Amino acid sequence: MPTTQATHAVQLHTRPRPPQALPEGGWTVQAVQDLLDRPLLDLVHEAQTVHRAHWPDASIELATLLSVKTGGCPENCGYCPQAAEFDTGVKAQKMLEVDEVLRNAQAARDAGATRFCMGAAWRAPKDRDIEKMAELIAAVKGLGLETCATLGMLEAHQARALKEAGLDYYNHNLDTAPEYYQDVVSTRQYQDRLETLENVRAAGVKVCCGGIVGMGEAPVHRAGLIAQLANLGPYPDSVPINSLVRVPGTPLADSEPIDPFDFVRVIAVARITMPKARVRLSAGRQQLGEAVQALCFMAGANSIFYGDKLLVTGNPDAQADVQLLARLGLRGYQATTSVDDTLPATA
Ligand code: SAM
Ligand code: DTB
Ligand code: SF4
Repeated sequence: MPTTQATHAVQLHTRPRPPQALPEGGWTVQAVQDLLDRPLLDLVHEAQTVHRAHWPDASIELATLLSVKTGGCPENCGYCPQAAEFDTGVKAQKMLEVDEVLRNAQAARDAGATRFCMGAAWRAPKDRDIEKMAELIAAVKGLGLETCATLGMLEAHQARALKEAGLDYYNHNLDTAPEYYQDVVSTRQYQDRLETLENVRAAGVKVCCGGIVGMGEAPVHRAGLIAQLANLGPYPDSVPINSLVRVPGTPLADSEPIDPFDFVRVIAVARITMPKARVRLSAGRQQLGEAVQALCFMAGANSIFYGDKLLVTGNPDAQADVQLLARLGLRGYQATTSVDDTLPATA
């Protein structure tokens, strides 16, 4: 018997729901999971609605990364090519000199970046490391760039010293849900991360905090990560969402890659639950492809890592990114001026 069209009809549209407000008592993991489980296009539509309400200029922030102290890290984060204990081919190096950092920062600014993030493969910096970082931060700030650093665990007095040097943002990721954390790293506790975030906030430095997906986590762990971030009081100023870069030699190198549509869902839910945060489409863009990146922008991502390298792994070519944004009719964000011609001349 021929089947009717109705029996095979796929439900494409569900009833629109009003954009989510912060539920009383914060976001439960279940509420975040319910969002993640929504039909993809409904979810992206809702995220785009929230995004437009909070980010009317629709700009994309261009943030450039530089590893100022590479490799030899004593921690055992299962995703990280810079952990000394994993055989990844990354050699421990000395900290970069001010001149070299300035050259990189100048080049990033000339290419259109507005934020410059310096990373160091430390568990926690020593006070003498903070002194050197203060020099780097002041020099980069002097170029008119927004400054960001990611140096591991910070004590309160160290966060204050970085603030005094001109640090705008400190990146310290929660990475995943508390329940999955010990499967990924065993040399520190989730609570250690939360304490550093408190020290950063108390020093008046803006918080950049996100996580990684595609590490073999269950969907509930993705919901748990987003709920943790959204419930930080207040939620982070910027939220990097990384898709695992699978580096041979790391314990997570053979993780099942995340379905790209599930990655888009995570971006959308970050946007809905943290409407005013800069949501950064971070590591892993090389594997995503341009069409999925476009969906991520639709879902509310409004920042990217910009430049040919992340810390030690690759990133899309800067010129290709400029062209992608231009093809999508998106523009880079000029933090220091209000003019609207914000991409490099080639865009
Ligand atoms: N050592 C400091 C720390 O861990 O806080 C700062 C540098 S660390 C490389 C900064 C962040 O990069 C990590 O928290 C993690 O979220 C991200 N990351 C590291 N390796 C990654 C990978 N292979 N793929 C995606 N993200 C990664
Ligand atoms: C973040 O969330 N992602 C960046 C930055 N913060 C420091 C790091 C990504 C690292 C990707 C692998 C690598 O190149 O080391
Ligand atoms: Fe070290 Fe940071 Fe890499 Fe962990 S993520 S091993 S703390 S550099």
